[in-house]
Amino acid sequence: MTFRLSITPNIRKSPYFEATLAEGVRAFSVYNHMYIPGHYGDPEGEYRRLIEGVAQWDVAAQRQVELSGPDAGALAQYLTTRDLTRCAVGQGRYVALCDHDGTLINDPVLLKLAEARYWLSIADSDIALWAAAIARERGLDVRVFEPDVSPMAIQGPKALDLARDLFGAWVEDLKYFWFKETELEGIPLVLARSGWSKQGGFELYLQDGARGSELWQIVKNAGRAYDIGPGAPNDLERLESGLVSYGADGRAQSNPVDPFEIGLGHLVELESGQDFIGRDALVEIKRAGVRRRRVGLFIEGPPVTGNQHPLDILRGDEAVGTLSEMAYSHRLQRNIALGIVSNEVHDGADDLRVIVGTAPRALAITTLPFIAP
Ligand code: THG
Repeated sequence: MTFRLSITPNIRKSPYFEATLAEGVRAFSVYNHMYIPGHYGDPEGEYRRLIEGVAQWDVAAQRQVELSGPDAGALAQYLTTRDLTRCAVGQGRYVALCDHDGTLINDPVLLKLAEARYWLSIADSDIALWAAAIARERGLDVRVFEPDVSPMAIQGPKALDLARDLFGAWVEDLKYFWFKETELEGIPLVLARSGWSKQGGFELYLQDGARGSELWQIVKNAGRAYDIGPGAPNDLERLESGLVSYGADGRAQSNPVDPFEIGLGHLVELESGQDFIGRDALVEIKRAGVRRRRVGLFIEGPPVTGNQHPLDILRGDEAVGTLSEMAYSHRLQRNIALGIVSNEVHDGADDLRVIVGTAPRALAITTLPFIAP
């Protein structure tokens, strides 16, 4: 079966859309109601640049939700399970957002731009609606909106050299997730040391959607020295590195998980003295005992392909977990996957199976990450 996604007007275009077409983008996905490049037809080359060189990604679909006004800090804190007390202006934090039942609803990067101004750089769910409703219902004095901000990522070991060439030596001192407001040839942007890979890199948050093609070209030209090429958030690398993909590994509406089950328990600070949405539920979940856990999985047999996820993890006829994504790792020369399994299943279990296509395959649990950075 082959099919295409329709290009319909309800799906938004990134400011880099034209630039990525010119680069020869071959597939888009949809994320936060926006097209996001999936690949450029050269999976080996795109992966190799990410691991050995530098890749240029249109990640404008990582939309920002801005919280602005006197109660911005109070709202940011109430939305997230982390303690933001010690978050400084200029600092970013990976955070978890839960609903009132303790179900994970997003895992954004939070950026504190000023004492009364934050961005949530969101994963794939409608947090602008959620945050605006919470703010209004609580009578908070804060404006919640999606600003004209569109991240582009440069990822890979040579991203540091490229960022230095573009912005200056100060980028070397930028700590992970920290950022600075700056510009490139008059184009306003925020430069952050971050990105959805474990290969190192930066994100350029463009603050003028009319100048996407211009910014793309500036980065591309400077990147020629490092053999830069277009790429996209790379599912194989994220599996190897064990990064969470909200939407793939869990989604409130179709595959609900709490932060403990998806391996984000360290982002839940129940003893901080802060109140936040889902706190009571998470206290109760922890008291009752978390019943599932996140694992890495090896899948026996020839290289897996195709988009068959999610798959049941089987013990006999019984589903004891869910496999959320799998891929063949060239570096490990094995099929790898991420999943969530019931705690009844032991790490050394040798009776687990998954049906790939029509054939049952043996599964073995392993620790994450598959490959440490
Ligand atoms: N950058 C920006 N926005 C984003 C993402 C991003 N929005 C969507 C999505 N990615 C949000 N989800 C993640 C998931 C993982 C990480 C960042 C954002 C990540 N995790 C590291 C890890 O798990 O090892 C580091 C976590 C930590 O140190 O706390 O980087 O990528 N702008």
